Amino acid sequence: MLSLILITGLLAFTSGKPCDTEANREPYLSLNKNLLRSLETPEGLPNPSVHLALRLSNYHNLAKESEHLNRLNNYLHNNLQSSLSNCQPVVGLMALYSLALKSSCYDQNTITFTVSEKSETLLTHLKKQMEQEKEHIVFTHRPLTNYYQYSLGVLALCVNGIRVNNHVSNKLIKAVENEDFKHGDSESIDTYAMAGMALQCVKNAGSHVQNAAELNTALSKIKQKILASRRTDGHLGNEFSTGLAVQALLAMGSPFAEYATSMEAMRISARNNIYHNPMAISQILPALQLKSYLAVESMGCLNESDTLVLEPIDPVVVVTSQTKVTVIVEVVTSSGAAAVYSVDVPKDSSLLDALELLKTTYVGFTFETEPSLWGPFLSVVNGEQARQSDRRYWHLSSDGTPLSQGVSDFKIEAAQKITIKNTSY
Ligand code: B12
Repeated sequence: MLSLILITGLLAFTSGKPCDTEANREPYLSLNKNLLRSLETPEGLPNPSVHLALRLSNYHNLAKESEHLNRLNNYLHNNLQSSLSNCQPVVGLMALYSLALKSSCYDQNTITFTVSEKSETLLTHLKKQMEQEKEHIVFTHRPLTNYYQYSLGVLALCVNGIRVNNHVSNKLIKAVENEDFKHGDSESIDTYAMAGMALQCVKNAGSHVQNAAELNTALSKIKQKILASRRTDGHLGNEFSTGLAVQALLAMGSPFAEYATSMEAMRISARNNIYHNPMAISQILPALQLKSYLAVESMGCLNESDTLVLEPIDPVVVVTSQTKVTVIVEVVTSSGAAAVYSVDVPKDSSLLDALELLKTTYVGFTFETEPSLWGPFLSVVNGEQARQSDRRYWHLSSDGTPLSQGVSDFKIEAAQKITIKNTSY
């Protein structure tokens, strides 16, 4: 049996073509089901990225997808409407909404938002948001939001067949050239990947004729950055950027050999249950099925396999570990002042649970979170807010190593020191 698997794997590798074998399908089918299941316990806003991934999948539950589309058109639409009325930049969320609608072959001309008594379509608003972002880059050398969202905006306009203004795409090309894509102290592979898909779409559209050479140079540089980020275990960047990175390589037409080990790394991570956050699954699942967000462009929404059914699951009995571990939490404010707290928590508690416990133990310790597509984002600690508008955030690290997950996903498996530091980015 083992030799059969080895031979099949070898054949797939040597023929240079990816293979949709049973062994490869198993991790993505279970991720697909988990993503569908995440719709059953809706927390916060319906997630357009989850919708997009479900629609891009080879297997569907069309009734649940259509119910989710209705939720997007109600709750997400209302949320975007109020952000627009309050002049808040929403380019990333709006772009994801548009990609989700496109993936359901929904007529986007029927989706409008009203600002200052003027009603305009979603795509018109997206174009305007991109103009504002571009102007902000002109004056401050940074988008209002970030280059990840700027790329999402270019991508959404492009896959919808809307010609992206040359000045807008040029800003992205320049940012690649200047290596402006950072996530904290390190390079943001997620952003290179999203920019890669956006610029590849612009290239395919053939509209960027003036600076074709610069566009090609930027695409080559993105590919080089992504390939250079490969870790020894095959992940590109980290476990959570690999899905988008592989999507970008697929969009750019890379040969299978360039992403084969990364596909295997994702499958191993999926089997090891690394991807339980719906947002993480939504970025991984298309890549595991060898698809990129560019596939949305040509979706016909016809003859889809309506075969994805959820087996009833036994109610999960959460057993709290008897073993306790000590967590030291150090809070470093913007002035550099540090305060240290200590708390014993059951092993495998989330950092969020530990912070909740700290709050009840120490009168001086407080914190607040803000909802996001990835879950709770730590925004205020001990009354001090790290404002994104001031380009600051509460950076999380454990024994000096930055956390690769947020407060609700990070599990405390052993005694450690967590540092929460008000940091500029
Ligand atoms: C830009 C960005 C940031 C910026 C956001 C501010 C800004 N305006 O630029 C900054 C630098 C502040 C940031 C911080 C962190 N980030 Co970040 N971030 C991203 C990135 C590249 C794009 C997010 C985005 O704009 N999405 C588009 C919009 C439409 O979605 P959104 O949900 O509304 O976006 C908001 C949230 O995503 C939130 N946010 C950003 N990062 C994180 C991380 C977590 C855990 C949460 C809950 C929310 C959150 O800020 C966004 C803008 O307001 C993603 C990459 C990705 N693949 O998604 C990583 C990503 C989401 N970040 C990640 C991580 C790990 C972090 C940190 C925990 C790092 C750390 N060690 O401190 C912190 C968050 C700590 C906290 N206070 O809770 C991981 C999350 C992985 C996971 N499994 O949870 C990602 C996937 C990168 C990666 N591949 O590792 N991030």
